[in-house]
Amino acid sequence: MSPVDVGICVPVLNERAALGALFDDIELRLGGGRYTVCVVDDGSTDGTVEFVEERARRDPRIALLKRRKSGPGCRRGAATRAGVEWLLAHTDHAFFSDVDADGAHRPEEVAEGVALALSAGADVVIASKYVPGAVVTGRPLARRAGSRAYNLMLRALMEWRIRDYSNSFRVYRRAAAALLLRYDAIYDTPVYLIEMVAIWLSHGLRIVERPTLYVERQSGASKVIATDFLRGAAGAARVAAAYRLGRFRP
Ligand SMILES: Nc1nc2c(ncn2[C@@H]2O[C@H](COP(=O)(O)OP(=O)(O)OP(=O)(O)O)[C@@H](O)[C@H]2O)c(=O)[nH]1
Ligand SMILES: [Mg+2]
Repeated sequence: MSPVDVGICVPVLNERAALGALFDDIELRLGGGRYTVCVVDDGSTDGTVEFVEERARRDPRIALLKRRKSGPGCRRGAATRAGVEWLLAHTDHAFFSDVDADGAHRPEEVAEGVALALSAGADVVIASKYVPGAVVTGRPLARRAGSRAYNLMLRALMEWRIRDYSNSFRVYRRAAAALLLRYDAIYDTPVYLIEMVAIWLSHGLRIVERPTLYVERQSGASKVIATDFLRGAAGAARVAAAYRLGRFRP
């Protein structure tokens, strides 16, 4: 596999317990190539900021973007967009990826995604929970069922061939990252992940999916609260309608 050249955006909120292992794993799996990790924090209070600052002092491949989150619940959409903006402005990486801090996304799949993008000529590679060969471990049944239903709804409303709209774990080319910034975000919540796909689809980008091994978090607490799920469904329907109406077209 050729060495990677990737900017990795890691949104974090109180992930001190998991971050050390993630940084070590990124170094182990991607250290043979070029990478920058942009950690985007929205006001952690568990020592995450101090921990990342200390790692960043020792490792120039790690950067910390400190922000304040705009409201309750999961605001990882805004964090991801800010990380992409920072990576575009401060690095020249050919590929971008979004990796959660909680251990759900394995860094070796970043390298595998880049390799697939290159061999398949794809612009976007989705680490998919819903293609043959994918494995999801440790996720409560209700979460799995909810995610399945959410993605079925999105497939019906947007494009049937895309199977996983909601996993943030993707690898995409620099041009696909730059495209995101041409549109104001409608949502700063996880619904922004759907907006990303809507933008890419609207511009005819080549999107492929590969099976992921999704490992539910082993430490720390989920940042997703009940209202995120309720608002998520309505938000996704709104983004799908905007997609159909051509809001994201060139
Ligand atoms: N900067 C920032 N990061 C966030 C915010 N909410 C969640 N995150 C991070 O986004 C990533 C995904 O959040 P999770 O709580 O794991 O949400 P999830 O993976 O959709 O759901 P779970 O299945 O419960 O893990 C983690 O790295 C979080 O720390 C936020 O408001 N701001
Ligand atoms: Mg998670």
